Amino acid sequence: MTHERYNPQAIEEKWQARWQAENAFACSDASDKPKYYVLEMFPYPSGNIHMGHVRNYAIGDVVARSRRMQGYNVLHPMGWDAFGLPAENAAIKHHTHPAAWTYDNIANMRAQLKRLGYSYDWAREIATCRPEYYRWEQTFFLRLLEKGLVYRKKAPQNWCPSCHTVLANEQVIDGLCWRCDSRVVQKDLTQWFLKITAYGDELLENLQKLEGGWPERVLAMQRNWIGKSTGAAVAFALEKPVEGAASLEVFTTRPDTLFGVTFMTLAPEHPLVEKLIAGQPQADQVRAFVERIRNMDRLDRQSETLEKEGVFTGAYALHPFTGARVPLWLGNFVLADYGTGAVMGVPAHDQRDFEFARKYGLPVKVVICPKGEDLQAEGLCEAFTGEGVMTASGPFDGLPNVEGKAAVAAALEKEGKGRATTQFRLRDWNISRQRYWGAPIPVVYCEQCGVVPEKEENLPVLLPMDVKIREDGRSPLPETPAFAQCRCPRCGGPARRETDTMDTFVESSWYFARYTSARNTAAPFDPAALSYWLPVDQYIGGVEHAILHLLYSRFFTKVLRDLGFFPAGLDEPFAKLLTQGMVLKDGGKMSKSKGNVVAPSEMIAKYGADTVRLFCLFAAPAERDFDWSDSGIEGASRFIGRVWRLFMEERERLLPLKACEATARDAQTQETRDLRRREHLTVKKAGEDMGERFQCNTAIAAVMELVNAMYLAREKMGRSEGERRVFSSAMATVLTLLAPITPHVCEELWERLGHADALAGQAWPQWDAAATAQDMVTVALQVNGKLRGTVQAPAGADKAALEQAALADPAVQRHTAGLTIRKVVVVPGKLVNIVAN
Ligand code: ANZ
Ligand code: ZN
Repeated sequence: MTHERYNPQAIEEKWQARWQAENAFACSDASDKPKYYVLEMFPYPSGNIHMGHVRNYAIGDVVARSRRMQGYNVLHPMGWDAFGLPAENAAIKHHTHPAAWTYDNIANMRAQLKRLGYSYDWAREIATCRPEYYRWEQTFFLRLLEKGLVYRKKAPQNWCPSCHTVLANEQVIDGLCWRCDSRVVQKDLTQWFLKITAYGDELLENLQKLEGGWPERVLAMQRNWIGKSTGAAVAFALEKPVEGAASLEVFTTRPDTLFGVTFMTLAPEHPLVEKLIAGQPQADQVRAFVERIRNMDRLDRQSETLEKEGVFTGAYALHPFTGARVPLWLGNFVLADYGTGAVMGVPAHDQRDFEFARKYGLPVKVVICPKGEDLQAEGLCEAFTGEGVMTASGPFDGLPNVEGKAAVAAALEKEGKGRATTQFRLRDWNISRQRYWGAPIPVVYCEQCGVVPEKEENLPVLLPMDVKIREDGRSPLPETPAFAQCRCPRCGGPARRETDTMDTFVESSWYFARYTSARNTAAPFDPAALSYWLPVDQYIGGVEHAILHLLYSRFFTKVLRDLGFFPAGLDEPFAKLLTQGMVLKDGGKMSKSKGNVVAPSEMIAKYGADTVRLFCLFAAPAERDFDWSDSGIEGASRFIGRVWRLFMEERERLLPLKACEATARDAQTQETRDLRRREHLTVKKAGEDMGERFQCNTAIAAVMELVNAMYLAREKMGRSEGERRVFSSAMATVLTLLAPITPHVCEELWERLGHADALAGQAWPQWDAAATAQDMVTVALQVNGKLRGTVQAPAGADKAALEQAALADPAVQRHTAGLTIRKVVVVPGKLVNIVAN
């Protein structure tokens, strides 16, 4: 008998057309059902969906589809992170406009996503390059400006020479540009900053709330990036006060070592340097040093292996407690933008200071000794950084140094020479970009009034489309008079518009909230919809965003809350985070240059979307990398074929049942009872794996076993009503459990099973504990061949289990008391005979 062959192209086209026509996955902002918001990180419209996207969105789609079946009102949106440099670079290369390039790519990628059958509510689609979107970002900018949370500052900035723009600290990875891998240099520029440091403490504290919901690794990376240090600020009076400064402040994490200070080191960029060296004989030598170090790479300066270098300024400070003269040096390892840009040198207890002191012949003074030991400065070959007892520290002698930290800070505070304080590694976020394809920053520079914010009623400040894109990548905005020349919103006089645009990470910091109110033109968010949906219940994306995007989104959530756009109490945007692994090829990243890219479109054309989805979900647990393999995709294809064939061959036997609909009364034979048990066990396992842990791979493996069991069972099963019902129920269960994974083929077979309602709207099946219980049998217990009792045991119990049950039986124990057991004979399912004398 030949059957209709599985034709994924036709089936998938049919169901996708139906979903589109019926708006099948639209959700409303109110419902009796509990809400569930599942979100995948939105793509950059680069041109094509790659296999990493397919996997990321397949995981999200399983969550969305299974949560719907579990009775939730699910929000599952999609959009485009559409501004940014690559669009501009590609447009230059292809002699087109970044807008045209971007919108073409969006159209193409949207079609590709639809071809994969993801269950998005397309009515909420957003693109961040549209004025309807970025106008709200301009609103936020103005409100932040009012609050002092955005400010302008001239400072050395990370400059990517190849991208022609500055980068935020988070966008410099190991000294290289995160986009193009060029070496980043420092450049003095006046830029706009978002005051993320104002939220440093909350960003750190709130990480606790995310424990359990976010991967520990991501939490640790955020913690380190924020980098809070606890210590003290200490003021050292200058021996000769200079103009505007009578003392020099340092930040130290070790106030307990204060009596061990033998010198101080300033960053070469420290603002007091020029004043301290004025008139000193070594002034020129110091200036030369400053010039040389200033031009050094910032990252090299922070490296552990940096050769410590310095120069004496000729000036002195006075120790706050002893009054001793402390020479002031400059050092290449002191960073200008951390702490106060000055360090107290404690060579006996800090390795960098130790190396510095040895190199320049500065004294070493031990002030902490390991308990019960006596350290001598002369004998030290490295700094002692362990715990111990304070010594040579005046009134603090004998105090454990751990307690000394607070004690010294308190004593400093009492004398007005310092205080306990904290420092963050986190820096404010530079959001100015010297490129065209971004959201305009809504301020103008007026000859009369200076820096003037644009009026809110004049928003959006539109990014002009009519510009001449430059070959060299520089922004055309400064040379676009229609944009750059404007009127001052305050005095009406001639003014120049800000021509820098905003970092695209600003757009992606709040997009998750805009999906709740995507079509609202009156406000960025509809408060009711926003409070209903947020926070995102499950966020899914790559671990490469562990710091950047996730930190910025957390910051924006707090800022928008404090501006009143988000409800009070909404502190974190993403309750749970899943970082999916990568799709590799031959153990390496897929890349055009390596020529090992597997194009989703080709795989879909060959196997269909269901197979591609199935393979991506079956190949590995969601968080792990996996290797794309031809045999893997073939295997996935074969499995769908097996389900299809089973259905076609057993067409006559099948009744239009739902998952787990057969009852115990239907299962009268051993075969039907076994199949029904396997069905319920599969529902239990797949539900737990998929529902709680998003472990699709083991859930799929369980369904595969159920399909195998059905192939075996059909040989032994007859066609009684009960047998047909049990078999049909198992088939319905297979389709229901696979529906979130391979939705098209499952809907198709579901319909052919005789159901009028879509499978996507079915309830997730419930397993029944009674159905999963093993059949029990009565086993005879003999001692030396005589029947002494019986025991109930599971039908499949093995010899060891039966022997154990027999020996534990009271009757058997009574009849073997005082005897030695010589042998135990077990006939599984029947009897246990104990030979004893
Ligand atoms: C004296 C001292 C003695 C220190 C000792 C350490 C050990 P974290 O954990 O990174 O906050 N420091 C302070 N500002 C600096 C700057 N701008 N550039 C380079 N180093 C700087 O480290 C804080 C410690 O790093 C501070 O504590 C200071 O050295 C140094 F036994 O002060 B310490
Ligand atoms: Zn770059």
